[in-house]
Amino acid sequence: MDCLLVYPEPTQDSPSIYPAFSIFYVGASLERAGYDVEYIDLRFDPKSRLSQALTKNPLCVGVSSMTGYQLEGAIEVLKKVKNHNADIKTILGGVHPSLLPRQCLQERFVDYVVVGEGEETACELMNYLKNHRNDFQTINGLAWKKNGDIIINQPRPPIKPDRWIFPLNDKTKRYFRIAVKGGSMVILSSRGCWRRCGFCYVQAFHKRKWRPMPIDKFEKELNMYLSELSFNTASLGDENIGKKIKRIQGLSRVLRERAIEWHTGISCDCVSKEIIKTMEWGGCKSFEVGVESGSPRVLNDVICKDYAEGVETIKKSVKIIAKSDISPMYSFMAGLPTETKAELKMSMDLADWIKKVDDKARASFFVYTPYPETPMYKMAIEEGFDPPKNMQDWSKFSLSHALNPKIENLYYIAGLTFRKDNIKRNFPGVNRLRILPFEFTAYARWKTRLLDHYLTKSMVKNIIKKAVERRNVEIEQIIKEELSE
Ligand code: B12
Ligand code: SF4
Repeated sequence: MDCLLVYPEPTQDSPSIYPAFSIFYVGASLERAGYDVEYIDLRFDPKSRLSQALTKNPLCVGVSSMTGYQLEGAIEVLKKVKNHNADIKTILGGVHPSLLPRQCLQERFVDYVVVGEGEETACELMNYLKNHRNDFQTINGLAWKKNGDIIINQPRPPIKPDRWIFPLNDKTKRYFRIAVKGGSMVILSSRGCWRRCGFCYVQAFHKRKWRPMPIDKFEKELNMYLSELSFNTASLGDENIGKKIKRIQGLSRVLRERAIEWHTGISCDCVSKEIIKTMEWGGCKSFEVGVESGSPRVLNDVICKDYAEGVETIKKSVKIIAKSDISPMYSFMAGLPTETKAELKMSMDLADWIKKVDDKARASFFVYTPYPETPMYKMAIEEGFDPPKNMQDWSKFSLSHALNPKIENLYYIAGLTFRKDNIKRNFPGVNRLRILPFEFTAYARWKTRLLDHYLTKSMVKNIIKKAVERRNVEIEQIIKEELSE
């Protein structure tokens, strides 16, 4: 075997059955170039499969990771590889190592970091490894070690959509089937985003280059998915689906013709009557709208949303969406650097206003978490955030690593107030009685804006955790069925 690609299991957080595109796209390119590739997704595969694969002593093992709990799983895999056979080369790729390549390479168990999109860099690296070349400085997008020094090569320009190889094949199919059966089929129609939101990795990673897949390629790929898998709902998992009406019309037509109901995300300034009508016609049933804040200062000077009319841009989009049948989920952020109590209250007021204008609206208040190399990261450090210094410490970094821990209360209070969809899903039928008292008290707190001293938070957390675990039994069954075939 030339390359074993591993997707690590996060140690905590979001149990997700999304297809592991991060390794599938890289693997598809390696396979196209003629290399022998195997895939392991440790969210589903037993650890024994990794041990078995290692007995084949692959030339290299590639591991993917984003920042946070997935990194802990990645470290475990990388250490296991080196303990098994120190000659196997380890390659770390994905969002986290792309942002902090130097720090990752300080670990003895990481030989190479692939910075940014991995398809072409991985193929070149594989070629060099196979041919015992060591002039790695010529591989753009690679970070590596030479006599103990860490070398970060020239960046690799973003890869054009015609070079993205379709990721579903005989080896990855079983993982896609898990996603389909669990109702989490995802399709990608673009990469990157042209915006510069201060909390987002996109600027550092994609250099604000948005690359849409031509509609005919999207249509061809969707046909290829549908010829192998049977699904009628999907998410368009793009960072940004675009705002040109022609493109939205193209995506909508392709999905409508195949009777697929879909979910996606949208920016307020991409909303127009024509766009929303087209998406509705195309079968879009719900989307997430990144509102982030109700404070004009935070929106403009901290997050850099670049909305021409600030909060008014948000309000205009809400009014348009309210007239459609699409179910919107308005996503807010709380605890942003320099945000005052009054500014947070503006966000809560805006959420109330949205609910008044559109009764079907849902809202979530996520806790701002400083991710490495994002524009707001420096501001967070100035506010006292002490960033982890190595991979191990980053691996303990939770998705709600609040600058002000009290802010986390709002996540639960708003969740119990505005996310009845989640409550119904997690507490079906009479189970609702378990959470109902907390819904009442959360609502009272929301109304009075009382966020401090949320004494029952740990109980709420526990009840929700147990409900999610109950629901996951179903998912575990799906995984078992698929993997036993
Ligand atoms: C789907 C998704 C999820 C899913 C899970 C995905 C899964 N399969 O398990 C869920 C919803 C659970 C999730 C959770 C979280 N996510 Co998330 N997620 C995404 C999302 C939307 C898509 C990922 C994807 O498939 N991309 C498509 C693939 C092709 O791109 P890619 O992963 O970058 O892979 C390319 C390169 O990175 C590289 N590469 C990747 N791996 C490897 C490995 C090797 C060996 C090589 C050579 C190359 C390589 O090559 C690939 C092809 O070019 C991204 C945003 C995005 N569009 O990327 C955010 C994103 C990755 N998530 C993010 C975050 C922060 C999280 C959370 C911490 C919480 C949160 N705020 O959402 C949790 C933590 C999960 C955990 N417990 O560890 C951040 C990561 C920031 C960071 N510094 O790491 C992103 C970038 C979103 C953002 N805009 O901030 N997430
Ligand atoms: S619109 Fe979304 S993907 Fe684009 S920069 Fe903002 S948060 Fe990131």
